Amino acid sequence: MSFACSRRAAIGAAISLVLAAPARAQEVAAGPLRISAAWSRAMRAGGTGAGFMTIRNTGSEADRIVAARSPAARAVELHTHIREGDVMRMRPVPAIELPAGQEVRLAPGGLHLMLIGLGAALERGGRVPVTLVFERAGEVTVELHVESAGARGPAQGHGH
Ligand SMILES: [Cu+2]
Repeated sequence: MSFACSRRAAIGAAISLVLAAPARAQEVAAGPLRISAAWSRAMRAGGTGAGFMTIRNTGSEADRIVAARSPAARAVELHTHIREGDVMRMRPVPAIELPAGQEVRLAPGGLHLMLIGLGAALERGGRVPVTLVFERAGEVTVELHVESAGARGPAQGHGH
């Protein structure tokens, strides 16, 4: 087998690990909303952390995240990424839309939560509580599972 072939096989294995993770992660309900695979990345104290998750709206009416907060951060902002030429930049948004019957993924390179002014370091393996404020479904607190600083998705093994 050539080097290129074995490399491709390794990448394929890594992708299937990532895809397998959400189904095993804890799910939190807020009205018709189902929140799963909530995770973050390791970050030093005083730095800016990120929050990622999958939110499924099983209801027949649209909802939206209008705010978020965490005891771990001075402020939590709702962000998206926009392309400016060849560069992707983050930009705050007033709300994250959750259309009826659809799944919205907060993920690296797209929509995410920004945890500004971390009071303590986010350590790999730790958990960070974040309260999400929805326009219709009210408030719910989820725990972000802290992965490594360079993680591209939630790890396996968070099942309860
Ligand atoms: Cu951001």
